[in-house]
Amino acid sequence: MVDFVNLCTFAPFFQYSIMSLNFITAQEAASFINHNDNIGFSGFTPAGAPKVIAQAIAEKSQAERQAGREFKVGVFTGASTGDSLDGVLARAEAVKFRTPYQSNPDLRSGINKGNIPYFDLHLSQLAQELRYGYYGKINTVIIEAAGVNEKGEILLTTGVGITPTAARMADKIIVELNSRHPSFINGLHDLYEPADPPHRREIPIYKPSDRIGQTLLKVDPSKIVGVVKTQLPDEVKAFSEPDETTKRIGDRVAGFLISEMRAGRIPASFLPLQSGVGNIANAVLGSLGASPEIPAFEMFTEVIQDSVIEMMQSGDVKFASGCSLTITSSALDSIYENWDFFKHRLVLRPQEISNSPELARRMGLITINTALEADLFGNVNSTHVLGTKMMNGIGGSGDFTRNSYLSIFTCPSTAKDGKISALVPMVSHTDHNEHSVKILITEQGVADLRGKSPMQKAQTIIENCAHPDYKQLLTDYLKQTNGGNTPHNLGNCFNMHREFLDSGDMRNTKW
Ligand code: 0RQ
Repeated sequence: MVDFVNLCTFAPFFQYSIMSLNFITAQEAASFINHNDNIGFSGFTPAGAPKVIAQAIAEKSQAERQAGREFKVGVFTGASTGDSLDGVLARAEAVKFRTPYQSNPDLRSGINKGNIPYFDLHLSQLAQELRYGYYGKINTVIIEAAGVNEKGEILLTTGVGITPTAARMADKIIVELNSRHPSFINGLHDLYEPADPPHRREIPIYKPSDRIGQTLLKVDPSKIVGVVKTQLPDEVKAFSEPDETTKRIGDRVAGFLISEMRAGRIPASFLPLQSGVGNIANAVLGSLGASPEIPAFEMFTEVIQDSVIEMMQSGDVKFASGCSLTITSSALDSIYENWDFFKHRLVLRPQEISNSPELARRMGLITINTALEADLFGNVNSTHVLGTKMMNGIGGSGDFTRNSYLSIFTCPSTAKDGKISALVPMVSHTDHNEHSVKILITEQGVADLRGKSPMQKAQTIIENCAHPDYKQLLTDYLKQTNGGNTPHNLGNCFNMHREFLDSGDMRNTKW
C-alpha cells in the first residue's frame, strides 16, 4: 500500500506524507489558469465537485476585467455542481461556455439571457466526445480528492463524472484535498475508460455490482502542479418531504410496477432501476420502498440520493451503482459511520459507464425520469420552459430512456397552481420522443402507451393523465385537427402556451 496524503483524522491506516507534493493556496492554484483555458472539474452534481479554487478563479477574472483584460474559461464537468463552482463563476461572468448539465440559478439566468453559451448533452457522451476532440484541449483539470500520493494515485470522493478522461487529457492537474472524506473509502470507485472505435469492445458489466476497473485514479504525477487543502462538505440540499401530489405519483408508479410483475412482464426478482433526481423521484422511491409486493431491488443509476441510502438500511435496496452520492451531509455521515455495511452495497463509476446505453439495454433497466411537459402523442420536454428557457438540461434521462427495458416519465398534471397543464397538444421542445416514451404517469393516473396508435395514445393520456380542468380543452383540440396518422392543427397546436404567455393561465385557451 502506498502512502497517502489524507487529512482525515479517522483514517489511521494511511500514513501521512507530504513527500514531493506541492501544497498551495487556492489563489496560487488560480494563477495556473489563463484566459480562454478549458477546465475540467471532477464530480457529478455538487457531489465531488471542487469547492474552493473556482472562487479564486472568479476573483482572478474580476481583477483581470478591472485591469481591462478579458478572462473567461470553458467549464466541463460531470453534470451540475455547487454554488461554489457554477454560481461564483457565473456571477463573475467568467464562463466562456458550459456543458453538459447545470442547475444553478445564476448560471441558468446567464444562459437564458444569452450571455453564457451552454450546450446540453447526453451525459454518457461527454467523456468520449472530449476524447474524439470535438471540444478542443483541456488545459487543466481540478479534482476533489480524499487522498493523493506522489505516485499520482488519487482517491476520488463522492462523484466521478468525467474525471478519468479529463485527468488523462489535461496538461495540468490541481487537487483539492478534502478532509471531509476518509481514506477508508478506497474501493468505493470503479474507474474504467472504454477504448474508442474501432477498438472498442463490450463493457463487461452484466449486473449492477460487477467491477471492471481501478479503485484509484492513476495520473501522470508530473502533471500535478499543486494540492489545495479543504474541508468543505458537498453542497447538496435535502429534498422536500413528499406532498399529496408527489406521493400519489409515487404510489401510481409502484402500483403500475406491481401490475407489470403480476402480468409476468417484470420478473419476480425485479429488474435494476434507474431513477432521476428531485422531489418526484424521491417520492417514487419512497413508494417503492413502502410497497410490500415489490422485492428488494438493485439500482443502476446515475445519482444515488438520500432515499436510496435509507432504503439500503431498511433492506429495500440491495445494491446501488451510480456516478455520485448526491446526498445530504447526515446521509454521508451515516455511510462513513457504517462503512462495513455500505462498502459491499455501493459503487461509483464514470458517467460513461453509469449511463452507458449498452449497459442500460443489457441489464433491462426500468427507468423513471421527470417531464416538464408531455404531449398527447407521448413526446416529452424535460428541459425548456415554454420551449425557450433552459431549466437544467437533459442530463442522463435520454441515455436511460432510449435504452431502457421500460421507460417511465412522471410529472404533476399541472404546474404553477394549475395555470399550466403538463399535458399539451404539442410539446414546445422535444427531449424524448414518442418512440422511446412507454409509460406516462401523473397524480391523475397511468397512460400505458405501448402498442397504441397516436390517436389511441392521445385518448389514453387525456383520460388517465390530464387534470380535470384540462380534459375538455384537450379533447376539443383533437376535434379540430386536420387528420393524418398523428392528428394536429399546426395553426393552433401552441395555443395553450401562447395563452399562458398572454393571460398567465392556460385554462383560458380558445381553439
Ligand atoms: O418551478 O422551481 O419555480 O417551483 O419547473 O418542477 O415539479 O418541482 O420537478 O424538481 O423534479 O424538476 C424536469 C426540471 C423537474 C428535472 C425537471 C416548473 C415547476 C417548478 C420544477 P419552481 P418540479 P423537479 C437525473 C436525470 C431533466 C434531467 C433528468 C430535470 C420547476 O427533473 O431537470 O431527468 N430533468 N436527469 O413549477 C413551466 C411546465 C412546468 C414548469 C414544471 N410545464 N412549464 N414550468 N414546471 N412543469 C439527474 C441528472 O441527470 C444529473
